[in-house]
Amino acid sequence: MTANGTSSGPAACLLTPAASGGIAVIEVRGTGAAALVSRFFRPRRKGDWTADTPGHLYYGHIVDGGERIDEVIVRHRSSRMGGEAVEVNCHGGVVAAGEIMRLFEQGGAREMSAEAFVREASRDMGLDAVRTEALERLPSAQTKLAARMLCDQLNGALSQAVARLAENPNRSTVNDLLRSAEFGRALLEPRCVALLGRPNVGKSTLFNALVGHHRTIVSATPGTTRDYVDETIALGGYPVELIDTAGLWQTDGPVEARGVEAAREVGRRAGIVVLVLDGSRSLLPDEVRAAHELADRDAIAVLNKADLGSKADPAPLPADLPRCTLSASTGEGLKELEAEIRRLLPQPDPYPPGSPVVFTGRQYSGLDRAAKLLEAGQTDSARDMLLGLLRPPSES
Ligand SMILES: Nc1nc2c(ncn2[C@@H]2O[C@H](COP(=O)(O)OP(=O)(O)OP(=O)(O)O)[C@@H](O)[C@H]2O)c(=O)[nH]1
Ligand SMILES: [Mg+2]
Repeated sequence: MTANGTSSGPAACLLTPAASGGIAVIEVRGTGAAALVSRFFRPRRKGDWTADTPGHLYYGHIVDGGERIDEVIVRHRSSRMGGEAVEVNCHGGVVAAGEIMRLFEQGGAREMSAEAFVREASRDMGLDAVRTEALERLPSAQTKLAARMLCDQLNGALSQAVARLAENPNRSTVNDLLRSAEFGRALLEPRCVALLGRPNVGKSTLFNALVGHHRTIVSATPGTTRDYVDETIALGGYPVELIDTAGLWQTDGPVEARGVEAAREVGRRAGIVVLVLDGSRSLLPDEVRAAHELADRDAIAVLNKADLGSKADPAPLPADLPRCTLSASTGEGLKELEAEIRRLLPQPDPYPPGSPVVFTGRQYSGLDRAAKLLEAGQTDSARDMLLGLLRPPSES
């Protein structure tokens, strides 16, 4: 293996999604990267661009024989560990980038997945295992707070805390770090919130109001939603997977029955259930029963259609089931529902910027193991466990 992880010449990776967009970026890395690209790249400026100072940008074309494939900007650089890398910025979309990738592979480059690329980049940058985990998760962060937390960990917040702890292993600091895991997990794994209720009570209208834009079909015909629809939204910085389901207790036909079964399944799996009721009419026995079945669950009852007047008597609902009266159509009372959901999410908020946060199962179990070793008085083993948490993946 060379410093940039290649044992068999350069590798090419499409760094941007294979989808329509303004530009696409391909990186070719490893020994021989510039030589490979120069077989297909014709810079407008004369001279040997590969011999020039790394970091310079070159405008030109990628050609296949005599045929121009795309207009590109190429950056030749050497990586921090001395490896070679060439970045090719071409037009976005699947065709141009796909053609250039095909040419580079024909020229002898291995195709590298984005995940493998991140691993190599992290090795190149000399990142420890914890910082590598942050780098791997950043592209899929779903809220601003999650991205901010991961950036802090990429910059070393948790790594430094673990390294300091290894110098002076103590239970109180390990426990502080372990406590941060609930926050880290809630930022990276969306809590699932299912909207359940009879047909026509306004589940889809409420879903749309929460999502903030029109997403599902709302109609006065009961049974409009026949499957379920989900969307991830941010509540107080936490990602929440909101699920709109088919109305319960409808028996019209096989499609509806499947929808009802899917809704029940979603209800069983959901972390939080929002039972939507039509507050403009009396509650039905099924609805009251469903509310009682939610004991011991994180759940909220919503009395919807408040704009039509509140005619439902909430007395038969369980007293300890949080409830909100709102109008999904007008948006009145929506903030109170969001606050109720927010109360069921972890509390450390606001997040002090730069704080160490445990955000993977690997980190949690390593720290948990270190805590147990410290409890058993095995300080040296606890120290080894902590240092092991930081060891770069390639050395593990
Ligand atoms: N006045 C009023 N009408 C509402 C409100 N919420 C929903 N509606 C109406 O109630 C009807 C049913 O709304 P949907 O959101 O489709 O109800 P649903 O629970 O998703 O129905 P299914 O998908 O059939 O189970 C539509 O005509 C909505 O416009 C509300 O807060 N006030
Ligand atoms: Mg619906």
